[in-house]
Amino acid sequence: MSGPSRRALLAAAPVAALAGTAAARADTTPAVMVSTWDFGAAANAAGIAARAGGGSALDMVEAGGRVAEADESNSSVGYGGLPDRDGRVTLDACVMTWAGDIGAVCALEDVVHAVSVARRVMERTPHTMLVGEGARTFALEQGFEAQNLLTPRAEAAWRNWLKTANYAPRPNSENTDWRSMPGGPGNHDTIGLLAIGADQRMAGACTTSGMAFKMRGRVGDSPIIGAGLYVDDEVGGATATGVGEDVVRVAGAHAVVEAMRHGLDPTAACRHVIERLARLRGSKVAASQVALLALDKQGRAGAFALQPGFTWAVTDAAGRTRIERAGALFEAP
Ligand code: SD4
Repeated sequence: MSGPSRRALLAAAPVAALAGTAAARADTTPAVMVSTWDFGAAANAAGIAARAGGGSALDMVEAGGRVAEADESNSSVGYGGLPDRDGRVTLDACVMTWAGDIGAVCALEDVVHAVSVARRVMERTPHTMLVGEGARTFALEQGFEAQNLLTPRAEAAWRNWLKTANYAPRPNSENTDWRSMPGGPGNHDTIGLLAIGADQRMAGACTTSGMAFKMRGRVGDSPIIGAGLYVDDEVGGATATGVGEDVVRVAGAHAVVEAMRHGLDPTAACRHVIERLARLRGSKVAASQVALLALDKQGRAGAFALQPGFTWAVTDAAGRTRIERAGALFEAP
């Protein structure tokens, strides 16, 4: 996109001025589940199956997150995730319920279903977050199996990266069709999920292997309640993907929920926070991707990103799923 129009987009845009300006989605069937990226479709299918089986919104988002975690092919969340710069796959995840119950793990190693460990932290400990070796020990004590998460493909990608050791996150590498796009293999993957149960209560989850080739010990936004995920059962929920350092700066997911509380629809609320980030960081986010996704209590869903190319999956109560492409601040005119 050209310089002048980008500058114009960076101009202040108060919440009220944005209200009602978001493009309405053509399909107004209420959504019951949304998740980030095109690989969210398979996750949503698992979530809908959980709902049909009497599962809660928490069961829905956990089931969906587990699908992404077990899927080696998306380079990926969980198993097959690209490692840190020392060659270790470390996972971050969190869950949040309608009742404000939260659980999280950071830098978890050797256990594939980080989202389930996060839920276990919530349900079986007096705490809300466990990190590193403590998270791993807890998971194994809880009966989670230890396994090597570094697949040959991820290891080959890491060895190839070591030739330059240049840490440069690439926007939209999470899309499954990304490998056919110019630029080669990607380096970050996250699934954020939001759901409305049959009882109308909401929950969310976020799980990731984080930014590929990150420093050892680095944690982004995904397991941080308020940054990578936030749910308020009076209003709705939001989740984030992209460069976690930038999401944390604006407490992304919480900021979206608060914008919805003040009357913005999900798309406008996501846009409002993306614009705030752009005002805050200016040229420092000109090449980064941050994408926000929201689902409100009425089943309205929306998303907005810094860069074009963010896709998300939205599913209604009948299990019909569409892949949507979010609008972006730096969209070509
Ligand atoms: C992180 N937000 O660790 C995650 C990465 C991500 O899609 O979203 N990748 O910063």
